[in-house]
Amino acid sequence: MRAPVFAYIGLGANLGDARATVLQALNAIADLDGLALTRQSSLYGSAPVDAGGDDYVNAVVQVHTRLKPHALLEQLHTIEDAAGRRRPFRNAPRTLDLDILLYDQMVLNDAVLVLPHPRMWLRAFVLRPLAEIAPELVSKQQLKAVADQPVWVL
Ligand code: PH2
Ligand code: MG
Ligand code: MG
Repeated sequence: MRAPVFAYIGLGANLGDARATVLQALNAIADLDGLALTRQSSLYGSAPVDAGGDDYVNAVVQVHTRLKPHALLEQLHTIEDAAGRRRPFRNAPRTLDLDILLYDQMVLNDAVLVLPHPRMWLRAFVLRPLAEIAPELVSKQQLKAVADQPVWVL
């Protein structure tokens, strides 16, 4: 049996009842086979970054999982689809976005998955909740670099 590793998942939503959708997604992630939800950040509100539409609800979770990264991504896409996710254009407002931010120490770049998430260090809506649940992973300097992006605890 494959040994479990820690991974971090970012959740985001800004279409429909975003807060309810993120809460449902947290439950759906916790219910996945081959995975335990080990840490969960507060819910955060955030202004859209490189995107339009309403303010977002964001959160980050730590999971301990035996799923390989592509299998985990497939499960996350299934949860996005169940929330009615559509992809009309890049960074379009979305009912639910689930991104793998970090998967163990893995560095990967293929057609469907890039690890670590290539834009995570530029985004306060990722770094603030990540720093809440895994302060050892985010430096003061990294938080300072995104301090101009409005993010608030809901
Ligand atoms: N996701 C994006 C683009 N911009 N902005 C905020 N505040 N929160 C997000 O989750 C987000 C975004 C692309 O995935
Ligand atoms: Mg995203
Ligand atoms: Mg995504």
